Amino acid sequence: MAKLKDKHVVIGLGKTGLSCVRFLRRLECPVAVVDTRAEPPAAAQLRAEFPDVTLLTGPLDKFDFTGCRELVVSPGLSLKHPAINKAIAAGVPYAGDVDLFARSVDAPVIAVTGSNGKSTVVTLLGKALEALGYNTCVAGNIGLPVLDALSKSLEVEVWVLELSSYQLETTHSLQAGIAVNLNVSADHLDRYDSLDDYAMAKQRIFDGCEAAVYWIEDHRTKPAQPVQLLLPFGGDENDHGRFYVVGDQLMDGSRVVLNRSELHLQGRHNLLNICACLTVLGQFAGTDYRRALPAIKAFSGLPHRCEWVAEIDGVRWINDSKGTNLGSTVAAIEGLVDSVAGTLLLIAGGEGKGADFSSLRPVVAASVGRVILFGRDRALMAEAIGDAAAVVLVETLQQAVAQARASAQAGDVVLFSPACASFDQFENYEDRGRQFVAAVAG
Ligand code: UMA
Ligand code: ADP
Repeated sequence: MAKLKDKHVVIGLGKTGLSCVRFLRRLECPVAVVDTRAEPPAAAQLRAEFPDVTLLTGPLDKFDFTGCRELVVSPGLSLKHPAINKAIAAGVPYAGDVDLFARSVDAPVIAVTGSNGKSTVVTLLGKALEALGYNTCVAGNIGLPVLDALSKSLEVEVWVLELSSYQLETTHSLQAGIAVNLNVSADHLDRYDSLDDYAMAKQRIFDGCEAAVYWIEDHRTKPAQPVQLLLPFGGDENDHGRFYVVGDQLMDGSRVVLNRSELHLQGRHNLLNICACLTVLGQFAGTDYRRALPAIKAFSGLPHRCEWVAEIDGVRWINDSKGTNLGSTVAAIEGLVDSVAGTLLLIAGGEGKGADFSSLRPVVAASVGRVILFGRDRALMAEAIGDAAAVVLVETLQQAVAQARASAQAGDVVLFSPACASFDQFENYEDRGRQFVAAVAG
């Protein structure tokens, strides 16, 4: 293990791993890289940029990390892996890319986590802060590794980071100016022991923050540790944060700020996402936040999130391929159902990530007329739904679309919101969404 001794060892060579190597090499640190895969995604790029950096591949158990200077662990790998765990127990320091970023950044950081809505909220915040005149960079789990963003963006006045629970596990020194936890619902239970364990990882976003923004309706989002300033959002007329929703109106205290009809974003969940954004903006920019309202009204959402695809023979087709867990699919169903004249058909399925699908049953019973399930965990989902609606099982997404086409009538809506990860049959959720759109067009 001489090749790893006294080095900063980057574990995982995807986007994040490569960004960590670049960062550490700029600081002239001794670096080695380990990945479980024979040909990791960024291997060719590593060889081209850093031919002298050692890359070792194979199961982690075959490596001894106890003599390393620091482990820099990619989000896709759990700290609970025995080889990593052993080194940490032996006192080897560990971090992730967000921690390396936090140690170097000067400008204020707004950090956002949550089971659902992160990408929507960070994108909205980016647009709103730009509208207020701040040079803003949005990075993190949304797809741009924070360290790559740091090396490119010299004039940034405010950072907006989307952080997953995976990234937060390895983050110790963030101390965000404003930290946001949008919601916590079951996800990634193949990696965490329980929902509480997963929620604890999300809580790390509040460590050392100045202001904590959380959803008043979800106790798991509230900081468990003392925080200087607590800023809840949402709630009802009796118990609410500064920004909350009453009927179709979004309120700032007793004042109406926005009406649902002024927005392009659809669904109650998006009103809550806007409440979270306004809470951040109100804290960051004071009363000036109102100047950002036109940018918020104009935002029509990101692709693959409850995205309108087509209307064919009176049937509306919606792509919510980013609905990768039960909470997001439930929000999509509940957000859409009021606008459905006929029947709501749901296409779902894929890799269930160890989720308990039993809470899908009441939502399907209340709002969905027909369910078409495909992918690896379709039988598990069918069992959970039971006789709450007519259920059809098929193998592929293309067959599911054909089934929906055959049974849908004018006035119906076909919602593709899988409630599952895509990796059993697709490259990622974007590939899955594109294949859905292509199948509908076909
Ligand atoms: N992997 C191995 N062996 C290894 C290392 C990784 O098999 O040695 C696997 C992982 O289990 C995972 C995949 O490779 O399935 C990618 O892992 P990675 O850590 O190399 O990922 P990156 O390419 O660096 O991308 C990561 C985030 N991916 C994950 O957390 C799995 C990206 O979020 C993020 O955009 C990117 O960093 C930049 O910050 C994606 C994601 O799916 C979109 N995130 C999860 C989610 O949103 O639910 C958390
Ligand atoms: P994330 O980045 O956390 O995955 P996105 O903004 O990409 O979140 O949205 C993913 C899906 O989650 C959307 O398609 C929508 O169905 C659902 N969603 C968005 N915001 C919320 C929310 N506040 N609560 C519940 N579900 C939501």
